[in-house]
Amino acid sequence: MKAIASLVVAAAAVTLAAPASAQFAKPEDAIKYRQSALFVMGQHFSRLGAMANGRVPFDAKAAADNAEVVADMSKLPWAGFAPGTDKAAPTKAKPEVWAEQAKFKDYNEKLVAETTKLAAAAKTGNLDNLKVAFSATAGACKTCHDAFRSQ
Ligand code: ASC
Repeated sequence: MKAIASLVVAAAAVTLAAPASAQFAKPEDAIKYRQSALFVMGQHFSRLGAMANGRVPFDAKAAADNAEVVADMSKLPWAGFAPGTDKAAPTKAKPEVWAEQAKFKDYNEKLVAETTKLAAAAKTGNLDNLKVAFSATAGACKTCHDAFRSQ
């Protein structure tokens, strides 16, 4: 049973990772793709923020669902920062994204690590756990925005 569960998880991971290796038909598509994934992530992250900051009542099920979307979305945008996608459409991405690829990748990976913890924290059903993980994830967003996103 455990082996089957692992297989299902592995298959789901492959499915989610598939777009990351896909090629885009044109640079504008890559830009739209990364902006869309970041937008969806931001929408669900904001809903968690509303709970973490007490603006809306804590709802454990909603928190777990939102955190799962954030964790899934956080894996996607990076493939959209392909070479040649620095100015094919309006974008806030700074040239540093392409000039400092190792640092950018490191920040991407840190975000994914934090959102994985966020999803786990949300599943505990404990608001304090959510607050801690939300704050750490917001920090990962901000660190990358400060270095790689123009205002
Ligand atoms: C959000 C959101 C972001 C991050 C960032 C954290 O809710 O949309 O981009 O938090 O502002 O500093």
